[in-house]
Amino acid sequence: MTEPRWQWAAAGVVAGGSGLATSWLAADALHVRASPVVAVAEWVIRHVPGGLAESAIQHLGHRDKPVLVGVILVVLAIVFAVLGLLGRRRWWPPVLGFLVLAAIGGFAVGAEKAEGSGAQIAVVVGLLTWVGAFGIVTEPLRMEPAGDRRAVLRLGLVAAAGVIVAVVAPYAGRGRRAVEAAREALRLTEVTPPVVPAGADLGLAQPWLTPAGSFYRVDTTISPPSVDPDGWRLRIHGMVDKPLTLTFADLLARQRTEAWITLNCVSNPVGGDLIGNAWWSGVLVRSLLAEAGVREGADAVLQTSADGWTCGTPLTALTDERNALLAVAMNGKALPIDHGFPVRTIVPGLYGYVSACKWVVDLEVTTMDKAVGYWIPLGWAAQGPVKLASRIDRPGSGDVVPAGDYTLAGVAWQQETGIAKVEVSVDGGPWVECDLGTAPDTETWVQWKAVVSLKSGHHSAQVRAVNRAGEVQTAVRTSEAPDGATGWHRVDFEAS
Ligand SMILES: Nc1nc2c(c(=O)[nH]1)N[C@H]1C(S)=C(S)[C@@H](COP(=O)(O)O)O[C@H]1N2
Ligand SMILES: [Mo]
Repeated sequence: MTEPRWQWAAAGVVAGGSGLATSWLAADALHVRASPVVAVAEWVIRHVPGGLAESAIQHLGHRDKPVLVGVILVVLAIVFAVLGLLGRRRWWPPVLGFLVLAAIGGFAVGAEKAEGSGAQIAVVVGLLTWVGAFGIVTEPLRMEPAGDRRAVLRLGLVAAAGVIVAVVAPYAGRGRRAVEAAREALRLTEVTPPVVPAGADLGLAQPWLTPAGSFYRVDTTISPPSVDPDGWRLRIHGMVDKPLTLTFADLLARQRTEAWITLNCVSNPVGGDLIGNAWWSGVLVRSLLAEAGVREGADAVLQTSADGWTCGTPLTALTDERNALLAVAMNGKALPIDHGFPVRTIVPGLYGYVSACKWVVDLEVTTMDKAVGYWIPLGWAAQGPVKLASRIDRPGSGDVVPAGDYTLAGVAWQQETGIAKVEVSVDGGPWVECDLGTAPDTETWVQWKAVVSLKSGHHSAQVRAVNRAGEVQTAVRTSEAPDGATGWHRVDFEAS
């Protein structure tokens, strides 16, 4: 008799995969945002220590989430295979293993804020599927003599069933697709399409208006919350005279404002691309706060999103003259789900991690010491005003450009303060003043360009900006944590 070892391993993987599929289906059907695997991945993201692994936070916490989920799935597949093999001699090790995995999943979904009992039900559904499916696919293997053919057939059938469940899962419940449909159907009045101000876009490098599709995305969630605008509520409470609860219709009924605002991330490295500029439409936060009546002594607002993310914003940034918005539209269209649909906050002059709450559902007026947002315990500063910065987009590092007259170009920004001047220096030579594009006000980035003469060979260029307060951008290189990188951006290139 051939020892069907691989079949036991395959049985573990097929049963395990089927359990993941049914738990995912159950999570979707029960309107749970974070299925167990997602919850485990998000738990990992939340527990990467700040000071210890800044770059890991930046990568895991900010960008490479599909990689993280992929790693978890690969680890799970290996564990499933081992559990299957262990089932060859005794029935209980795989069952115990599945129980332990379910406990981990149950713990992770329990640690999710804003997630109800549906998430735990999804874990139990997965566990029952694991044990049941493992029993079904290994039954022929346990028989004397081992029924090879029947075993392979059962493996195939259960695997196919698992795949079908996984394919159907996203259609269950009011998941992302349903909300995407609601978003498409939404007709927002008083939202005008973006018209780039004359002279703002110099047409040399990145567009002045960042299209929603190429706008950077930074958040801690793996599966963005699917918030139905009909069910959305915004609570404004805490140190106010009159707490408010607004529906989406209530919000849209308020006086509306539209503005160009550049948003950037505190973890953007020098020369990095975690920055974008868009035309936002919404309601001024200050008018809603005035309606609620902010009490004496308050100096902060703790914002909370539908997925339990938080940030603390200084009250002054929300109540002074700037366009701090509860935005419903980006570049003339309803917010994309990934950028906060149906409503997000945008505060010019502050990094996103202390201000730009996506899927916002709660504004608690409070004091700065109590408004401790998500990133603060992980080593980021409580206050996050945008630092003066500039970037060279043309040429890119490593580019080969024609020798002779060449136009360098890029952007500079310090929202709320504004840019007065940008200078470039080629090969460490004198600073040359650049031409600036126009800007509607101080809330956006500014494009710059400068014509330089290049001999063939290697070159470098550096850029620095001067703000409207007369400060020159510092050359001192600091890291992104705790409150934003500084230093001049430099590119190395060749002319021929
Ligand atoms: N709900 C939620 N809002 C959030 C975040 C998040 O993780 N969750 N990240 C913040 C950070 S760090 C930044 S820089 C901006 C990025 O907004 P974007 O993804 O629309 O570019 O969103 C902010 N709002
Ligand atoms: Mo950020």
